[in-house]
Amino acid sequence: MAGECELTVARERLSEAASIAVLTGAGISAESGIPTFRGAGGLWKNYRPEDLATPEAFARDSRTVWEWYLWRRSLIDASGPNAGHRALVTMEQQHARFTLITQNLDGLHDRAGSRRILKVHGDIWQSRCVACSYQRKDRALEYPELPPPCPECGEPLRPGVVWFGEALPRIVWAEAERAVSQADVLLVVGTSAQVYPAACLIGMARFVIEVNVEATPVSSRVAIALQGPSGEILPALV
Ligand code: BV8
Ligand code: ZN
Repeated sequence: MAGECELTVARERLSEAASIAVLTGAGISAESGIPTFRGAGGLWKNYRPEDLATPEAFARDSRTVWEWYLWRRSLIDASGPNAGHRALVTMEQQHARFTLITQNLDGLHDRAGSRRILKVHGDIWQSRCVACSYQRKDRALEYPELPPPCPECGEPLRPGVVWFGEALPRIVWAEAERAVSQADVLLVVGTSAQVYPAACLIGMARFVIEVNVEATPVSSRVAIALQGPSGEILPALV
C-alpha cells in the first residue's frame, strides 16, 4: 500500500494544482467487478484483442464480436461506479480546470457524475452504422438479430468504440493532448500504459502521479507512484 508520506505529497500537489488532468484505464473499474484487459482473469484472457476488437474481426464474424460486446454490456449493466470513480467527481468539483480522459468504454464515470469526460476509445453504450452517419446511444443488452441492421440504410450497426488499427476520434484526442499539456498534474489511474497513442499522454505531462496495484512501464518515470487499489487511494487524495 502507498506510504503515508507519498500520499501526503500527492494530496498537497493536487490541492495546489490550478489545472488537473486524469487518465483512467480498466483498473479503475476493476473494483466494480469489471474484468481488466491484461490482468489475471482479464477480458483478454478468454479472447485475444486481435481476435475481436478489430475491424477485420467484425468483417469476418460480426455476430461473435457483437456477442462479446453484449456480454460486456451486461457485466457493466449489473455493476456500478466505485469509490474511485466517485473520488474523481469530488476532485472535479474542487478544481475549476479539470479534465477526465478515459480509455474505458464502460460509462461508469458518467454514472458516477463526472461532467467533463474525454472518451478516447469510444463508448460501449453507443452504436453506429458501418456505412452511413447513423449513430445512437444504445442501452440494448440483446438484439432480435445480430448484427443489428441500421434503421436508416439496413447495413450493420457496430459498437461505437475504437478498435485496434483505427484512429482515435480526432477532436477528442486533440482536446486530451491540450488538457495534458496544460495541466499542472496528470493523475494516471489503473492503466497498464501499453496501448497507444493513449499511453503517449503520460510522457506529455509536467508532473505525473500514478495509481496502480502494480508497477507499470511508466512507474519508474513518474514523479509519484502510489501502489494500491484506486478505490482506496483516490478517496485518500481528495
Ligand atoms: C491506432 C476499445 C493507427 C476496444 C481499445 C506496437 C507498438 C505500439 C503500438 C502498436 C503496436 N502494434 C499496434 C499498435 C497500435 C495499437 C496498440 O497500441 N497496440 C498495443 C496493444 C501494443 N493501437 C491502436 O491500434 C490504436 N489505433 O494506432 O491507429 C491509426 C492512426 C491514424 C489513422 C488510422 C490508424 C487504437 C487503440 C485503441 C484500441 N481500443 N479499446 C475494446 O475495448 O473492445 S484498447 C483497450 O485497452 C481498452 O480501451 C483499454 O482501456 C485499453 C488499455 O488497457 P488498460 O485500460 O490499461 O487496461 P489493462 O487491463 O491493460 O490494465 C489495467 C491496469 O489496471 C493494470 O495496470 C492493473 O495493474 C491495474 N489495476 C487492476 N486493478 C486495479 C488497478 N489499478 C488500480 N486499482 C485497481 N483496483
Ligand atoms: Zn446506415
